[in-house]
Amino acid sequence: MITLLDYGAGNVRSVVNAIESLGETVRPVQSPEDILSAERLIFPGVGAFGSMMEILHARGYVSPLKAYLQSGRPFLGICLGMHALFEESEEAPGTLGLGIMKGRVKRFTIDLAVPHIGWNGIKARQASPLFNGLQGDEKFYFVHSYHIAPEDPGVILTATDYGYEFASAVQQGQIMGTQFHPEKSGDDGRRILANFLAADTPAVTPRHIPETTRLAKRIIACLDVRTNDQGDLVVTKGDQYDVREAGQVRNLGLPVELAERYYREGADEITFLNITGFRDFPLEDMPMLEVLKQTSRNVFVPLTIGGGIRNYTDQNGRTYSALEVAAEYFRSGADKVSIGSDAVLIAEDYLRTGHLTGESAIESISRVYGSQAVVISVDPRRVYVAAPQEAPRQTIETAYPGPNGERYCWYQCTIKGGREGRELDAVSLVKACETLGAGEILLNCIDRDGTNAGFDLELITTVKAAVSIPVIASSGAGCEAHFHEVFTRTEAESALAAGIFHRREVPISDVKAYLQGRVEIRP
Ligand code: 1PR
Repeated sequence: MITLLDYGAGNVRSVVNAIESLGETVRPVQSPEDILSAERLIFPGVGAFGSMMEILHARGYVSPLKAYLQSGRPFLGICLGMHALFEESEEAPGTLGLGIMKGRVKRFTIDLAVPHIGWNGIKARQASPLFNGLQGDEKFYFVHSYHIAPEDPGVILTATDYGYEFASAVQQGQIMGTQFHPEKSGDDGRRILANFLAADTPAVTPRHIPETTRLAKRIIACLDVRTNDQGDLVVTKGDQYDVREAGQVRNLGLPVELAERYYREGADEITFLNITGFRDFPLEDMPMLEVLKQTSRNVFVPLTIGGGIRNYTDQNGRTYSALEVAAEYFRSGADKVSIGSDAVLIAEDYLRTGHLTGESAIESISRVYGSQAVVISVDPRRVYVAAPQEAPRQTIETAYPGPNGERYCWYQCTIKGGREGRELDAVSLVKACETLGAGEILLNCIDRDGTNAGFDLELITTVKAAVSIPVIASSGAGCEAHFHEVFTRTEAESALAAGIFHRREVPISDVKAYLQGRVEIRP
């Protein structure tokens, strides 16, 4: 029996699912006594350091946790659950941690994109039971803006490089912690959990200890989901956002089955977009929540869900906040939420008033769940102009002229799945969203969507230069070489595709095989 410390801030479902998939049962902590009586405790911290410590205090968990940690029983802290072991964090100055290990938690000070999101390696610094069955060159899923800086190098279990070397796991007696998420790191991550769960695992040193580790470029499979005319929830795919063919919604398969297939084929992440979410309210769309619940039972890589994340008033006059909608998605198994239409409206307001209200979906969700949990899905469309001064916004000179030979274009933001164009341009949108607290940009391109013509490198380069958060290139992938092109000719951290995977034109494993040796990937 594993005791799980869930303080209600985020997606612990994925940890529960991963443990249950290993044949263990999980007992959630419901009172301070549950901590004191635990035999093996996992603490998957989610959210932000300040709110985590506040909740631990409010529930009377701090003293029992310290007593448990001093008792010599096994403990595994994941991400923020490991940060909690330290004295304090730059994320919440003035808030004390548990102080079981000396040192503090610092924000990354690097030129690379922050948060550090994706699959990176580990360099073992001591023997550990957690390493059983690992070669040492595996990659694990990280998602964080802060990292621990232990005072005693003797507690460091692994180190990882991102801009500089940081401690990515700790071990002191039976107390262990990982910055990466074993529950989201495929079979290798589940092996680490299995090692923690087994009582008598011997400590080993992995055979391979890399000199440096590298963050992999991520390949993401995207499933656009909606109800078809027969009332079934299906994966569909548009051609420049038009998902109907001969009047019918294209049906390319069942969401849960496809997601599981892509996981098995090596997808580094799966994204579900509830493409009619802008007009339907997701909390009334229970099948979508069910899709997430079922998928997260068997898919152990990060899951993002988008569609309909906004404030909403139902027919009975009850008002739901975007934060409540997101919370329901997180509880159902999502690791990140993606905001499309509402992000444009929020950014317009912010740019008009110049004020951060603290109330918008982007601000409220990132405050509670961390910026890494908030993705902005951008649906831009090219607007061509003959000269830069003809455009209301920042233009680029394009190598692909418009229908009348126009050599310039700007990228117009749209909402409601491309149905409504706004005055806002994509560069202004992403900058505003970064300021508001977004952690990642999912950069679609209506002109390229479903065309198999390759990613819009001009758009990606322009947006990437405007923000310091990671960018997912999306729309237009038609062959393996397009992924190589986007990773070598732009700085995008990941690339997303839909049509070629759904139509089985190019399996994810072929994309990975093509990139192997040319671009850093998770094999
Ligand atoms: O506006 O917050 O409710 O979110 C709705 C979400 O649904 C947005 O993220 C929006 O991008 C998405 N969406 C709305 N309508 C459509 C549509 O297709 N009619 N899908 C739609 C957007 C674009 C990509 C696609 C890539 C790759 N899909 O996600 O997967 O373009 O496709 P490809 O590889 O086949 O070229 P809100």
